[in-house]
Amino acid sequence: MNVATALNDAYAPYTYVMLYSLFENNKREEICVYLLGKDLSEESLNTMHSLAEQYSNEIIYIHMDEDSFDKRLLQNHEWPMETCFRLQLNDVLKDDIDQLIYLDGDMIINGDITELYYMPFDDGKHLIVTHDMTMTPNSDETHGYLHTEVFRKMIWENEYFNAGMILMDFSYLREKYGFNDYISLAKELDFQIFAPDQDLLNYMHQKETQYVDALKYDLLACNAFVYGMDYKKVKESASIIHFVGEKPWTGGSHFHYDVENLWWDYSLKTVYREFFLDKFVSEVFSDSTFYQAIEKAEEMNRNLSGKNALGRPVFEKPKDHEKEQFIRRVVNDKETEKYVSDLYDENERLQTEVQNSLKQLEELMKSLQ
Ligand SMILES: [Mn+2]
Repeated sequence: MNVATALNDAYAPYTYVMLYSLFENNKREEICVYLLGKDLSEESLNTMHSLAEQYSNEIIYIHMDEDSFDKRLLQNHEWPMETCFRLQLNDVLKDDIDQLIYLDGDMIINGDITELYYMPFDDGKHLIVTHDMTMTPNSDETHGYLHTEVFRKMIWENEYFNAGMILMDFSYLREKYGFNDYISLAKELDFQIFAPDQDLLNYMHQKETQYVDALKYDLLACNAFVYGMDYKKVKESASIIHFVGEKPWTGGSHFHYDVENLWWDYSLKTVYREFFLDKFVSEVFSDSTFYQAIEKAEEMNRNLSGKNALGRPVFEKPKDHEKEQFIRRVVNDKETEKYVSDLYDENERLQTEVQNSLKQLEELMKSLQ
């Protein structure tokens, strides 16, 4: 199995977790991983190599050339350059390989993915992908004007994919497309694109994509929550879970879902265990919203217990052995879950309202013609 992923050195621990979950759940496969990066340290690379060795797999580092990169691709948004490295895959991967799967580093490979990897391509199709269900046709404000113009139709028609998992008919794609083709396309679109690489890939390969079940092969963790899938359900049914947006390893003031436990299940078994625990806990404790919430709860409960979530006076940091337990509590917080669930209900209601108004407007326009 040939796998490619892009990363920078700061992202190495997270990519390591993704690879560990991939190796652990696909032991019958010989896996060759191509790492695309520009600043990977020797230490990170050695850590990756020793992981691969444990499973008799292989890691090949491809050092990307920063200068050949057209920085206009990144002019609109705060995307790291590494995001766009996958557009250069066809140019830098010289090995004679037929099939390649691209995987993001913010994923957990929760099961055997050989069924996906060896899936045949339909006639004329050369990329196997899943629908990006975070994209809604009404999100004009955030996605820029051209994204709205060009991609709304694709999103409406369910023809817009998430670029986190792409199974490629590589021998075909390598012959047909190069980085320059994507750059020409970006110029044609005046660089007015939202997710630089994802938009370009979608636009370029519109006719060549074949869709598979997103709930199984690129389940966006935030969507799992919206669809009412909890940790147990996700663990049973999804092969690839993708933590888009806010990350499970970030302790700051964002909503945590119990599905994030799946990431912790793997990450805590790696060499980065202590690093992840320390970072998460210190981020939670240096986040002022967390202090405010505790203060408020403290005030409300003063007469009852006056203790925080760990059962001791507020502001005292947890001891080492309590960190894991603490994280599980944070991601299982029911109150947050209810709050988010209400937000989604409200959002859904608003979206239906907008769609109904659009329909009415359309009918009105027709009657006026
Ligand atoms: Mn991602």
